[in-house]
Amino acid sequence: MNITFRWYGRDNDTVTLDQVKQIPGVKGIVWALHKVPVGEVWKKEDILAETEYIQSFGFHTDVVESVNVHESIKLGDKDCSRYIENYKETIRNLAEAGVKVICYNFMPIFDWTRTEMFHPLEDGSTALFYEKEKVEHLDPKDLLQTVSEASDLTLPGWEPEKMEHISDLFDAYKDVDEEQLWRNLEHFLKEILPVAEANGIKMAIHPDDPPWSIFGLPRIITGEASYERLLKISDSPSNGFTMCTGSMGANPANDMVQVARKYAGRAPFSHIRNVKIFENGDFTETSHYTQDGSIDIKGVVEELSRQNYDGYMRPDHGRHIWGEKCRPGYGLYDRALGIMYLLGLWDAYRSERKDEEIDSQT
Ligand code: DNO
Repeated sequence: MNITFRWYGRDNDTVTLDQVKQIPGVKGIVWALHKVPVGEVWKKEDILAETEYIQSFGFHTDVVESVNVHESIKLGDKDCSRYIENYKETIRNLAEAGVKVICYNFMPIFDWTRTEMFHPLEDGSTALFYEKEKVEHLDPKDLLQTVSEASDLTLPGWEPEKMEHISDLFDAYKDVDEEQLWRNLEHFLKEILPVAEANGIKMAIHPDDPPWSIFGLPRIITGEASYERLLKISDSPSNGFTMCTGSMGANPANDMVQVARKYAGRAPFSHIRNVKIFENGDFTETSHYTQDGSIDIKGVVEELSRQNYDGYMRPDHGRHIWGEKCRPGYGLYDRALGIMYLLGLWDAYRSERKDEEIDSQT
């Protein structure tokens, strides 16, 4: 298990790498060039400026999250080929800088979606919150506004420039149903996977968050059936998943322990976090602690330890605790607590396993 920590860059994060250095067990930083507009090529010199800085703190830079996919590719429109070529160029440039895994998603228009960024929890902290009913009645423009205003820092996937084109984007998606989106994903993968494979990069698709359709837009990476279909598209070792317990697990029909059992071997990267799901379909993010939410985090880590999972793992969104002012979900403190919980579980399960091995040999 290779513990990593997501960080947004020198001038786009409240957390510093000196601070991350003090969290036990962190080997790498999950990074991205957040200033490059979606669809443009990531230039070699910009990549190196970032990786060399991060590496100067002793961290590896093996994982990028995310190289976002331009809407033209998801729509399969006339500019699609140009953006696919750009994506390939970015893959090659990242490989040259030693990157091993690229996380990406294929969600139309919106990335992760919440209705509140700082929802109060009983313990006095705040966390990201999703109110199902509200999303069903909300004008998507208001949601973009809320999310953009929630932080002084750029929130990836919620680029303000999207606001300007939102109506056009909705129009363009009128003709794209789930099947069409799958076809567009298939086309994208068939184009980029050979390049990724030739350059030693694993592509790791992130599940849709939440894993169901919102605002009438199709969403297709929602559960086990999506994973099966993805694997049928290509058996390239570069065709992988980002296993995200909090995203896929927000639908209680997805048993994340079973997902880990069946698919961890295809997930070079995993995001581990908990959510508490309410009967009406709302959910709130919680601490990583199993008992605080609806997802069996303990069971997931047990399963990963059983498989001796050697992928990259990061704690995911945390609560905002101890008065910390930070980008929504990405403070220092609760994610550090999350790491200690994951490491504790991992070590305990690993040593149990060693005992079993010793028992079976005697
Ligand atoms: C939210 C994240 C997502 C994720 C992308 C991956 O905090 O989990 O924004 O990075 O969907 O492409």
